[in-house]
Amino acid sequence: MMLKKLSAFCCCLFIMATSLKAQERIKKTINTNWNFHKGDIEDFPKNNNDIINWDKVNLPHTWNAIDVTDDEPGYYRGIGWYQKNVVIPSSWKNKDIYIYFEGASQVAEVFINGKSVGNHIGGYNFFSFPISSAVNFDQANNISIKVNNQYNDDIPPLSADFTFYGGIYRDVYLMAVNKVHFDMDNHASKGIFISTPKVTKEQASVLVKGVLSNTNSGNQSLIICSQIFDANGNKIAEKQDKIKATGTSNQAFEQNIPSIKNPNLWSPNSPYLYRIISQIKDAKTGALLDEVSNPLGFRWFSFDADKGFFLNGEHLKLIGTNRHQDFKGLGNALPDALHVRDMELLKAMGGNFLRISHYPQDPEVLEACDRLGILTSVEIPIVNTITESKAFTDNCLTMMTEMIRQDYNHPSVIIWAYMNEVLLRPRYDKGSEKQENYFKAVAKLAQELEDLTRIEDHSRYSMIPCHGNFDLYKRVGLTQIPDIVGWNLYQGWYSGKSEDFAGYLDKHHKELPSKPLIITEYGADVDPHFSNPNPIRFDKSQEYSNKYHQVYLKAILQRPFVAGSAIWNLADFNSEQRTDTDPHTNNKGILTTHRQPKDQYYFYQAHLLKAPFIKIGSQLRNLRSGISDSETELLHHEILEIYSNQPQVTLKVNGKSLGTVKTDFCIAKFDVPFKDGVNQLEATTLVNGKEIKDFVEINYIIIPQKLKSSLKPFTEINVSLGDPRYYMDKTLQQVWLPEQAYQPGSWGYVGGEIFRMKNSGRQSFGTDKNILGTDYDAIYATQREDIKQFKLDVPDGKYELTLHFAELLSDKEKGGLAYNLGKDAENEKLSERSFNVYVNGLKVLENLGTKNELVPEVAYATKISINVKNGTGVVVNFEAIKGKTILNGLQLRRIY
Ligand code: GCB
Ligand code: CA
Repeated sequence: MMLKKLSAFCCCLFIMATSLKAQERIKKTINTNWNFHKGDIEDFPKNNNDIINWDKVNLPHTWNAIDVTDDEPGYYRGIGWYQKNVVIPSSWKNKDIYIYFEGASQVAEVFINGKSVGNHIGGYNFFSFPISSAVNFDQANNISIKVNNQYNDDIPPLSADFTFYGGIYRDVYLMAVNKVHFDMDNHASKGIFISTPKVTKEQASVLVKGVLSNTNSGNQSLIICSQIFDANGNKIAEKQDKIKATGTSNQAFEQNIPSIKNPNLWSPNSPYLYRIISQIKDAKTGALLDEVSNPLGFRWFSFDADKGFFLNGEHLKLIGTNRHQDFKGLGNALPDALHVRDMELLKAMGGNFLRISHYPQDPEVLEACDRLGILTSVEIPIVNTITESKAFTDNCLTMMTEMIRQDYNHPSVIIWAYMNEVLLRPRYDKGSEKQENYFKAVAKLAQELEDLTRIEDHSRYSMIPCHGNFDLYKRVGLTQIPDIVGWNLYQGWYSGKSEDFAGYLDKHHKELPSKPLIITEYGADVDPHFSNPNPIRFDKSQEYSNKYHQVYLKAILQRPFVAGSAIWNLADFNSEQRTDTDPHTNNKGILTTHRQPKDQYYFYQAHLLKAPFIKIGSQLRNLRSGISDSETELLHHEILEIYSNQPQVTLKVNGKSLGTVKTDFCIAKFDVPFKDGVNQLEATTLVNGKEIKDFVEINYIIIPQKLKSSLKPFTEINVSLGDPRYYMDKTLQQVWLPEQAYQPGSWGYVGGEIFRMKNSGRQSFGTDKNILGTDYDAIYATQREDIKQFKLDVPDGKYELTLHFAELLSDKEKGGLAYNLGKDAENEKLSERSFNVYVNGLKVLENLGTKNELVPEVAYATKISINVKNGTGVVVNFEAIKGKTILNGLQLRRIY
């Protein structure tokens, strides 16, 4: 009896639950089990035979994850096909069905059962298509998608310093909504637009605008309802309006919630989020027909050309980074968790600002920014150059419309931006009439985008991020058009000195006194494998970038008119065309591609975090090496930076205190005597009587200057010629030392000079070419020319000597930085080179040169066995036949 009652009750519950559920919209990913074919096919795939040899992939997916990291220049830019069968249940028969993409790069056409349901241009915005009329119920539907990332003159970006990965690299959904629903046909937006026309500490108003779609034929009395919930889930406001749906029509509606008392304001310190739920109900039955949820944050903000940025009436310096959707090995096809992780890392740095460049990103990014309290600028991907065509203009305008409508409801967004460094690669000859007309076309496009932005959203600011050619942007008129001018500045990297940066800012303030300014980019490459005690531009050392960021941050903080700044970049990212020590990578990230912190990350933490903070610098370089000059002990001194927001820092090395040092601009410097083997470093500072500390272990390989020293028997040495840097090889647990001149008893070169690539950004040493056939680009890219001898005064024994060479000159047209913001590198021409190499008097390499082994830009190494006897040590002699002798790297290892 009891049982019967219970089951009837359950059944009733079940019916209630299902009937209610059936009313709401369904949104589910269809990411798994796709068939993928790289290349084009004649017709869309019809049956299993057509896809028999296709790859099995899951979305997110890009076809360029691997080919952007190999030695072959370029990556696949073409067509790729995706196919999947999806059964659509007959319970969806009375619904409107959509396929929804968070993004596909860069043109996508969708076929359902062979019928094209839509085409979308642009790699970075969401898009969706109605597919009800194309699907069959209770049977497999063939979804085939043709994606194309070929270069297209009419689709931005045309060129840029990042990789234009192809594929369906974000989530794809099927959606089923009631025939009465919030607009689903407005550029994949939510169909609901939420703004807060008036916000003060005492009171806030909310305006909800939307469109009701009805694809039913009959008339229906409906209720549109907006409910606002606080963070605890309490409903704090509600607005209901009656609306009549008259057969298959769309109706715009507006709901005003004029007064929310004492709102919890949204800010980086307190990102208080409300939730606003919009519903459509049947007026008679009260049944829920559609429901959409949006975040709601109450904040007001303004930019002032003299005083900077204000949020909720208080001054706030915007400090943060830029960010690419990129992760080593994954290309741009990142799982959601990696998008969120990046935002958490930015927050943990103390950042309050993100320039989402150079294109709109995964929805997870803005959702995380709303949640974490990160203010954002979002932009469409016009980069470097434009095409003067109607199609290009139309695509830009559509992208802007899509972006604004799709991201409209995020409280974190404060700026809509467009045109990154659009005058970097102007078409046509300098000074020509054609070029002047081109500039006019750029300004015209900018004005059109600006006007559109104003119409779409007048509650946010607009911005154009420009490169450091002030006069040109001003002359072309681009500094006048947007609300804010962004500057991407690289003084001390691509040109001049870091100290020139401040002058540039002051020039802006003087010449454009009414334009608010944001430094939209600044940065310097760091490959954390390098160290250079005497850092120079382009050495990619941690030390150089440390100095650069200090100068920049000081100048930024000292100038109230600088509203904000964004470091280029949060993390290292793939830029296929880049060469240099870590080919295909832009190393300006303050995190590595695997999100390990470089020193800059700690430096900004020390400046931005309120909580007591202390971190020892250069932790990634936990294997180091150096020469010891002392005859009595093995010690190598190195300057160590410690980052802290406390007034002073104490350092203990191997249990012994090195004293207490005052921090200057959040940095304490110590001259640390490292011993051979593992060194334990402990940095501490007292905060209200309590110690906070950081601890690291650094393994040091100390080599006595005198190679026959009894302090430590000689085992091995690795030297990078023509190079002032130390280079850590974590895999082989080796450190390459910078070159030194020979002194008796020790080791080094005799004669010659450091190879420098003339007329390139890199004037100090080496080349930035990608050296093929090796992962040791760093070693092969530097070289000593005209070398006469290399000597090592090692004790007698059996040794293995490895000599490394690479011909750095070539006849190839292009060289130098793939993305040199300064002048393009002009290569020195290759002429014939030929030389002999003798080891301890034996001619081991004969006529080594361009006609023998040394193929331009390809690594060549040879390992030679030697018996050192009679105290001669190792003597390598170089004898030129044609051109100059060269040597790139040398390794000597004692066998016994
Ligand atoms: C820039 C560009 C950015 C580059 C960066 C660089 O100015 O806007 O896309 O990656 O410089 O590292 O050269
Ligand atoms: Ca996603």
